[in-house]
Amino acid sequence: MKLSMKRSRRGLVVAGSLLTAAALALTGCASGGSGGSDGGTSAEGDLSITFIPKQLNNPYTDVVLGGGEDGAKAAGFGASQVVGPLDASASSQVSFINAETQAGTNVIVIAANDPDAVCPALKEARSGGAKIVAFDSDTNPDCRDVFVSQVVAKDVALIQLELISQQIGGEGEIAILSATANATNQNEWIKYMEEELASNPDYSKIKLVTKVYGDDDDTKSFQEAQGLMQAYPNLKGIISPTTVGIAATARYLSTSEYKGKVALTGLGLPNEMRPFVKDGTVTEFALWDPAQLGYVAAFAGKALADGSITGKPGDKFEAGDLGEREVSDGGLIIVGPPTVFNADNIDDYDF
Ligand code: RAM
Repeated sequence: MKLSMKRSRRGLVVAGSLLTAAALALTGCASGGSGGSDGGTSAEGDLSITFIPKQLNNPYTDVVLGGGEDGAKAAGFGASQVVGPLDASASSQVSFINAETQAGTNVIVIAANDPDAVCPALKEARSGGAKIVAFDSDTNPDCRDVFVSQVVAKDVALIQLELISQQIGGEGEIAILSATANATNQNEWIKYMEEELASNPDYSKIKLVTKVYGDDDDTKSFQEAQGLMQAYPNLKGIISPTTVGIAATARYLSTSEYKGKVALTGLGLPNEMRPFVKDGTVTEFALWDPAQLGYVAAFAGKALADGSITGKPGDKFEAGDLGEREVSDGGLIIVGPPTVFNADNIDDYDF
C-alpha cells in the first residue's frame, strides 16, 4: 500500500490519515505551506533532503528519523521530509524515489529494502543531480554516494552470536527470525553469522536449523516465532536481528510455555524490550543508538550536496554534535559501537 503525499515549500509531507509520528516529527510543522516545488536551487538554506526508510510503520524507523530531523536542521537544510511505503517489500520504495527525482530533491537518504530493486530509480535521481546516502540497509554501491552504517557489519553479527551462545550454554539448536528475505543489512549480518558458526570452534556445538522471515511485520513475525516452536521442539534459542522480529518473538514467548526456556536475543529497541527483560523472557540483546544513524546521514548528505566530500575513502566531514566522521573503503561511514542491554542497564536508555 502506498501513501498519498502532498509537499510544501518547507518540505511537509502529508500522508493521508496514515501519517506516522515519525513523519510528523520530521516535517516539524503542521499542514499548509505554498505547495510549491522544491526547485533546483542549491544555495545553502535551500537544499532539500528526503528520507526514505524501509517502511513507515516501524518504531525503529521513528527513532532513526527523529535523529534525521535533528541532523537536517543542524546541517542547515532548508527543507526536510520523510516519504516511504508501509511495507518493506523489494520494490515498494521505487515510486517514492521517482517522485523525489521529479521534485529535484538535492539529497535522498534511503534504507534499501532490496539492493537491486531501487537502483534504476536511484541512478536516475543521480543523473538529475541528487546525492544519494544509503543508511541502515545498503543499496548496491554503484547506486549511491555513501553508505552510513550503524556498526561494522561483522561486529553486529558477532555480538549476536556471542549473546546466544552464552544464553544457551554454547550448545544446541538455534534459529534466525529475520526481517524480509531481500534486506541488505539483515542478509549481511546473517552471512557473517553463518560463516562464524562454520569456522569458530567455540560454536561447533551450535546448530543453525532454519532461517525464517517475519518481513518486519509484527503479526507475521509473531506467527513465525510460533511456527518455529512447533517445527523445532528442541530449539534452544532464537536470534532476531530486527527490532520488529525480536519484539514480536518476545511477546509470543512471554506468554508461552517456552518463556525462560528458549533463549531470545538479537537487535531490539530498549523501550520495546524492557517488559520482556523485566519479566525474564529475554536476558540480553543489542543495538546501537538509532537516532545517531539518521543524524550522521543528514550531515553526510549535506557534505555531499555542498561539494565538501565526494564519498571517496579518506573524505572527512563534521557530523554536528557527533564530531568528525571519515569515509572508508566502499563509501562506508560507521556511526558507532553497539550496546548490549540487560536488566542492569536497560532503564538508562530511552529509545
Ligand atoms: C528493523 C529493521 C532495520 C534494522 C533494525 C535492527 O527495525 O529491519 O533495518 O536495522 O531492525
